[in-house]
Amino acid sequence: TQAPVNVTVTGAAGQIGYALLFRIASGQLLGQDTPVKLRLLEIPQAVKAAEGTALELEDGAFPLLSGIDIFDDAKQAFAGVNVALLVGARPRTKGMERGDLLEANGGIFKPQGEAINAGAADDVKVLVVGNPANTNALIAQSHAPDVPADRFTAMTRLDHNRAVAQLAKKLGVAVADVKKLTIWGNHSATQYPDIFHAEVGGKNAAEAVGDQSWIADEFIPRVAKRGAEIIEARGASSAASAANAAIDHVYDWVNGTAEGDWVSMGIPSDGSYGVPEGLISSFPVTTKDGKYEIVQGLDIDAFSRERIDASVRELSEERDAVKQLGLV
Ligand code: NAX
Repeated sequence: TQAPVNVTVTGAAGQIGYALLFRIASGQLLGQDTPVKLRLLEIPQAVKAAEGTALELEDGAFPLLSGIDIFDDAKQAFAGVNVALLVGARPRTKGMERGDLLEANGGIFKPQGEAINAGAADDVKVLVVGNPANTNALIAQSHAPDVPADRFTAMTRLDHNRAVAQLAKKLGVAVADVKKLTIWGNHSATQYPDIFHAEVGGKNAAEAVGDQSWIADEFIPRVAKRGAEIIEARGASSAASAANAAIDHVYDWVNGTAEGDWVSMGIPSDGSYGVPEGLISSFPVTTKDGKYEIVQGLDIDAFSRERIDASVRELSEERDAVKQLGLV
């Protein structure tokens, strides 16, 4: 049988961590043939809570879970890591300016990037979930010069899945019938969920909807503001759905996308679709043999162009801000 894959999860004692770890242990992150070793990273005050979760993981008696180690030191937590899930981050608190938020997260993602650079396995794959996810990924990446830049990704899969579900609901079809939907840009309220290339039962989704005002006035804002809707309803931010999206992101990256479909991932731009090179922006991608490729040749009309540009502009501003802070 295969040697266990080292999976490091930061923020392991948080609410996403609680939903995520059991699914990793059950084999849903990498597949039912792949044993995993969990390496949990927390801040010292939360190590005890992470230990509690580890006790419960033990009680799951998961056949694929071959060990759990808990750390409060990034260098140790990322030693030998194959898959790094960077979930823990500094949330925006009341009265905090954007600069303060970026700086606080720089204090987390810079040392974690350095630790990945120092100790990760050659095949390491990194997914940043903690917000602001795209720019946090950029910070970590810029402190890991020995790791190929394309291994650093940010999560827009929750946005992708939300958009698929809303479109399926609108058209009264199964989610599995929705293909080729794209989230462009930043994981923020400026993101652009694009259904103009999406297909539903083989037909163009935008044509099937037939109502441009639904797309502009209901669908796009609903998806972009879904996080706030969840907080309003649940009294807490999305957790299980975020964990689910992290599982989907990594599973598809490792195991490949289905023929005739694609997914959305925040990845370093190669300049495609006019997105400045190096920005970590969401694109339509296909994956195969552990590598992803941007879907090329899509026609971008004026409606889409304007929205992609607005979100990419925000990413450029975030990059400028962290540059000024000396974080990248
Ligand atoms: P919680 O506050 O429940 O948990 C975060 C955990 O991270 C805490 O246990 C904290 O102790 C830990 N932590 C903080 N700094 C750390 C460090 N330096 N090293 C290791 N651990 C550290 O938040 P949760 O609801 O789990 O959300 C985690 C992050 O995901 C947040 O930044 C959140 O904004 C982000 N999200 C991103 C989403 C996406 O689609 N990209 C969607 C869901 C979620 O909002």
